[in-house]
Amino acid sequence: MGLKIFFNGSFVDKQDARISVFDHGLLYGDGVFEGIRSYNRRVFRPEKHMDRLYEGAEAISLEIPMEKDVMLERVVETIKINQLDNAYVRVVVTRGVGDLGLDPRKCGEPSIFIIADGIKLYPEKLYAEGMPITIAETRRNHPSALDPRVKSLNYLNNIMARIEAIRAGVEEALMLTVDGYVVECTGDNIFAVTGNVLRTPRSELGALKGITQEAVIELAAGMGLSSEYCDMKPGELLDADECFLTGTAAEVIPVVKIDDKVIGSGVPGKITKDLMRAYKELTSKEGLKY
Ligand code: PXG
Repeated sequence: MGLKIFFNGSFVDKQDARISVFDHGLLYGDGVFEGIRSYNRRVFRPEKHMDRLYEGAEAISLEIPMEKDVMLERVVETIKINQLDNAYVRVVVTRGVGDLGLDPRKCGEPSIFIIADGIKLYPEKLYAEGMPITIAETRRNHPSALDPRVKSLNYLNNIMARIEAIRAGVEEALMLTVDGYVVECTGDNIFAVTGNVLRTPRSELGALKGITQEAVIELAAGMGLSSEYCDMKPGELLDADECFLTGTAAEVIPVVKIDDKVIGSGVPGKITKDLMRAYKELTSKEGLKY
């Protein structure tokens, strides 16, 4: 049995889940999305993801024609119908089908689809040994051009930086503001650890408000570590004791090298490893059961 997709109100086979070439999600990247995980038949922090989806939609004046709690029910249904104990869920809401013009008023109903599939993580080796990243030349979108809290369908800014990563032979790229402050990676937030303090760029610089980032800050507090949202130049990151990335897909992953600079001792640090373990434990026991 193939994958079933929730598509504009009903469940259809994967090959029948097709979007119009006039959909503004495709024509202009006009829409919002979420990436959500489930672990051991528990959806991790679903309300946070729903809140971000609906707040992002509101920020781009996109009214989702479905109540938030119904959307969450559809997410769970999509996981269950595909019999997934551990799932990666993509929820997408586009402006809908319009004409060949930017005007969002020409679009009818927003298109809504939900895909639940297996998960693809970074290779295990990168979790065990830490990963190298590069600093991209491509600067992060300015927050006054696009509110960074909007997880929009337009990821070209991130993709351009990811292409730089691929060319540099690494899996992730760190993005800076036009003023040269550390913001985030293309699909993950970033942390520097110095002593017992965690530092992560504040969202106002242009970073997505990460749900994993927030969870890690809570876990760190429980371990007696303090965290601060900060403005940080790459030099401060390069001089940190430890560095790691957080994201729904990546979870917590150590960074041991940034371009030619080795971070700390070049192996995943103690605090990073403690947080990786704590996050695994949290995701396996917390969450909405189905
Ligand atoms: N920053 C950006 C730009 C993201 O896209 C994060 C940070 C981490 O946020 P959460 O809430 O997930 O902790 C993200 C989310 C992928 C993929 O396929 C990654 C994300 C979203 C969708 C797909 O790697 N990262």
